[in-house]
Amino acid sequence: MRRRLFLASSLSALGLAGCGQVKESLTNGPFRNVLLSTEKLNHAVIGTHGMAREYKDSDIDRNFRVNGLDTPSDSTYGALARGGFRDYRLVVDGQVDRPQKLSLAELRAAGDRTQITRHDCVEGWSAIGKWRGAPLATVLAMAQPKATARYCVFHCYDVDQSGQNYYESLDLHQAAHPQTVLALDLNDKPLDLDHGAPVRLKIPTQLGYKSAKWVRRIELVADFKPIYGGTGGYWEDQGYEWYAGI
Ligand SMILES: Nc1nc2c(c(=O)[nH]1)N[C@H]1C(S)=C(S)[C@@H](COP(=O)(O)O)O[C@H]1N2
Ligand SMILES: [Mo]
Repeated sequence: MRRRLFLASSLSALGLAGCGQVKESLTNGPFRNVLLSTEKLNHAVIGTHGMAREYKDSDIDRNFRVNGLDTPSDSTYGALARGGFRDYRLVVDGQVDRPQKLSLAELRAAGDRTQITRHDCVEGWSAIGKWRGAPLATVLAMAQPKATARYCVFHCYDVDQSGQNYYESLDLHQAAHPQTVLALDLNDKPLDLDHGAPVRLKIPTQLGYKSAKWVRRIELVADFKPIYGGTGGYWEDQGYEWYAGI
């Protein structure tokens, strides 16, 4: 992680702060190769089985930074938000035996895990927050994934300026990690609009861009190549690594 932060801060020292600007440097130029080779090294050393450190209440950063694309401005999301998300349903579909449409009450009833963990953004900032929600594994199990399902793809409400949707994906092994949660609360309050209300992924074992905000649908697939740019995520389609283990 120190190496990643070092890289991220050298990018910002060059005036490249911000995911959007890092994006330019990743898609063109030599930084892309440097970052990708460093990430490969980190995977080999750290692996996928560890637990992210959990912190104490007194470690929580009360002002958790907001980052990424703008809070969704489309009419569907706006109407849901104005209704206090009473009509929100999380769709879980694709290669499953029992497709689901889950209300927030059903998600709260599905499971309850609270964890105080550190969020690490590739730009070089971190924040400790208390996340509460249902383990992703429990929610996926409700839909009974078929044997052919290998990944879950998170479809989000937000779009960038060119109309690209934010999305992310995990394999089912990463999805089953006990700290991978569909978060409903941050610091003892329902998620606010900017932090991904009403439901976001929180996966503290990987870099911040994996923790998709404003999730509307989880699609189980055998392969993510047919989806958007084919690399498994919005930032991955711009050159970031799909596996972002810390
Ligand atoms: N839907 C969506 N999820 C997203 C993003 C985004 O732009 N859209 N940005 C990612 C990045 S780069 C980070 S660091 C975190 C920021 O989460 P926060 O705003 O709660 O701090 O959300 C991640 N999830
Ligand atoms: Mo980020």
